[in-house]
Amino acid sequence: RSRAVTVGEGLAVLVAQPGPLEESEIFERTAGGAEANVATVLRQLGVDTAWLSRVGDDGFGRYLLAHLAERGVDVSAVVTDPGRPTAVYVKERGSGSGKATDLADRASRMLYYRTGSAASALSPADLAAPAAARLLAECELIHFTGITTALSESATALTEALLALPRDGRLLSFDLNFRPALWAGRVGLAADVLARHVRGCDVVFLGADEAGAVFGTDDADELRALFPEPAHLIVKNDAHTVTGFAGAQRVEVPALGLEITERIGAGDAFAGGYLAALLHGRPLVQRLRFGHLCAAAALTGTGDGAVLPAPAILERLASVDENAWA
Ligand code: KDG
Repeated sequence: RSRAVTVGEGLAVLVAQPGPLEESEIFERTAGGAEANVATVLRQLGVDTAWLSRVGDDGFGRYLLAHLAERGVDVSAVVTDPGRPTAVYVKERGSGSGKATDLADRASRMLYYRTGSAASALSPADLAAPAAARLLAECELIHFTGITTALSESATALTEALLALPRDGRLLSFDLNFRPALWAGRVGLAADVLARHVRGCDVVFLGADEAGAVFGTDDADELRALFPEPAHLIVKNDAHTVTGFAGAQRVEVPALGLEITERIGAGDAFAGGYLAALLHGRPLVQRLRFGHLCAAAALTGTGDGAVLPAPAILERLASVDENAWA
């Protein structure tokens, strides 16, 4: 029985060598896709997790299934569609040094090759298929992101159907993950659709910059005032301080000061850390620290996924004295 189910597109990631893409001769293949990334983090933290998706009947699809299965994620309900390809994205890497002064040059760019992909055909029918319906009925937490919502009209219908599922004590978790490129042609809809998803979920993660772009404010307290509905609202600001609101609590926890290798995937690792700690019954401050610790693992590698230290080590780091975190 899986305690958590994540729903969304997986992508084969081709990580270029640092510098202009036209000069990259070698690409490292890794796996990405926000909900797939969260699934592997949850699993490493001891949460039995399943991933619901669609992949193409091709080498990248088989690679994604193997990658997740090797990490212990249940992929038994993933549908293979022979008529559509698995999504791919190329990660073009800046050539900066990773030092704070040089960080802007270090940012990566994502080039998507995913129009018409297998997962863009996700639809409400995928939730009703027997294997998926059983996983969803039995789990304690469902996680998805605004990427899935943006993939296509049928995928929007799927995430709307997630909002409408009987909750039965189950938590619905949503990361805004605003990707303007995916809303092309429907950008006017994004704010309304995404706001409805924020209001309809129990746990919500907002990158402050993304929230600013969609909802017009990047201020944590203003966002809380705008969205009082989610029991958990987590706002991650540009200075990498995270403000967590849960019930009447409001806690700020700064990120660890690290030299960053590459940022993409850090938000997913954060979400996975927070959600695992939530399922393990940890208090808010520790949930936020787990999030930061998992994000740190993603920030120090070039892939989107995070390779975490053993859960017992994370547990100790998350529980250390307040001053060590200040
Ligand atoms: O959060 C990281 C994701 O953005 C990345 O893995 C790819 O899912 C992805 C997307 O659609 O951008």
